[in-house]
Amino acid sequence: MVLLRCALLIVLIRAALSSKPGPQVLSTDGEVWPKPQKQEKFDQYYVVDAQLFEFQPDVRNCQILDKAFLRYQRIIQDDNQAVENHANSLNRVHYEATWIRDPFFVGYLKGLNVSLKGHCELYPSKEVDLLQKERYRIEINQTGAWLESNTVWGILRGLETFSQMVYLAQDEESLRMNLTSITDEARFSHRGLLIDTSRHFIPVKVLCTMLDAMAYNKLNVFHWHIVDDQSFPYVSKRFPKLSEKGAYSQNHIYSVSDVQYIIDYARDRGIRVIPEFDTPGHTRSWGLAYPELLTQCYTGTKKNGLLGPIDPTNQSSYTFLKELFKEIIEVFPDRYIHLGGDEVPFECWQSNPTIQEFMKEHKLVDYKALESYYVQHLLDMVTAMNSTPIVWEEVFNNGVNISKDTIVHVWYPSRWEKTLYNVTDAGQWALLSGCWYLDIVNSYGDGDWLKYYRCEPTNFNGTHQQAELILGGEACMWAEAVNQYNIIQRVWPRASAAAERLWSPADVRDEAEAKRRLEEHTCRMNRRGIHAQPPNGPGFCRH
Ligand code: CP6
Repeated sequence: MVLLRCALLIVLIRAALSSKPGPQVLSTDGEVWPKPQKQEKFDQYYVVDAQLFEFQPDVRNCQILDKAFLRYQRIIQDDNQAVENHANSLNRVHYEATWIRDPFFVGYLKGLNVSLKGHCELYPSKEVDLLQKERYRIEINQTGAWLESNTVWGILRGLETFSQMVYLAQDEESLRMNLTSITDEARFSHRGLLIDTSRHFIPVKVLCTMLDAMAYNKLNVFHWHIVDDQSFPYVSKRFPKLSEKGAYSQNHIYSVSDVQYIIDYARDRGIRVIPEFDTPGHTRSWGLAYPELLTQCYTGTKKNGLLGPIDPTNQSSYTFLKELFKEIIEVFPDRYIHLGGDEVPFECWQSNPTIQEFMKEHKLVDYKALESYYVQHLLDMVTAMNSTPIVWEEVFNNGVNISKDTIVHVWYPSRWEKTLYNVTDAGQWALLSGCWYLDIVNSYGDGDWLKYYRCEPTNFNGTHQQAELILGGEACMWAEAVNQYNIIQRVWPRASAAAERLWSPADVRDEAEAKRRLEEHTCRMNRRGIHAQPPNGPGFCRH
């Protein structure tokens, strides 16, 4: 009976999905994702001849830009391959004759003039992003094509936009680009993607693909949730035992040079790398090398052999952490570091008599207060090293005395509006992840990106001043159910929805239009080697 009903349901759903002929979502031509702040687009177009085309910068020896020109030259050349594959020299001449007669054809585009007004910086930072918002201008008119920005990071965003405006004409015989004028900048300065590399190890190569895709979506922060309960793949110079004992295996580690490679690779794409070393909970893997760091759990009056969170009563824990964080702050150039502080279980602390005694001695009334005692020490330690902490919302909720520049990361899915209100009401900077959990999969027949697209970070009934404290947000890919083989298609293009929400103006919310534009954007990512899943149900990519 149940089986029969299931079968009937499936038949009904299939009928609903296939009742119209050709129900695929149509794709746009040369539209940009995320949508620029201001864009004017005309019917006139250039034909882009990839052989002829070159970037013409007004600065020499800015390595980040020179590398970016090579990447985007390659992207345009690869797009051109579709034309080359289709055309033989005979019908090429035939088609050329048709567009040369077309009144909208303005000529062959020979290059893009690139003008950097400011310095050639080495690393992207929050400060640059805040002051300049990665602002750039693109002008494509009858006399040629221009891109200008005050910062290298703005130029990188502009190159991405420019490359997205190149499209394969419907006749599939030419690459085109319409006359266009764009003034663009980010709405939020912190647009991140969290990748958890502890629950499953994600190889460096896959992380680099992830960083490529982030650049294609103008995301600018890689939040590297590098270690957790399940494994410790980070190779520490000071404490190599951590990964020797704590990694899944010695094939599942990030060596010193791997980490540096990732940081440089991200930097070249205008992406900051913020590592998270989550404590005092989520640290089981730390205990494989250093069990004395963690709390001994008791059953009744006897140790039961289990280990809990970091032992906040043990002075040597703090000495260890000081040396570890000193190293981490030296390795990762970003001024910010994520200290975690989420989901600390209290049962083990509660069971341990030494901890009970310590709490009485220090007048700590409950376990929140004990956790706060620990976090307070950690925050002071890291601040003294000139790094600025980011913490998960529990740290704020538990009343830890945090400095005004500490960023509170709101993650709890069901109450993020309320928490954002409280955090910003207290005058703290905030980041939002609560509505952007990529690990929650729930859809039939499409890629469920609309739920991410509809999340508006300023929708929490706060004042204008409160909204100004929202730095941005991060889509989160916790890796319990993903590994190197499915993480790319799980993240893309679903994270693209959050990327547009964080870049584009708040009033960009035409879902039917976004649907067509994301269809094109996904095909574009596929063309560039990102195995993104289809966003909208039935359809196809023309390439
Ligand atoms: N791991 C760590 C996780 C989560 C968090 N921290 C998490 C909890 C609930 C959901 C998603 C992720 N897997 N270290 C919370 C920030 Cl729904």
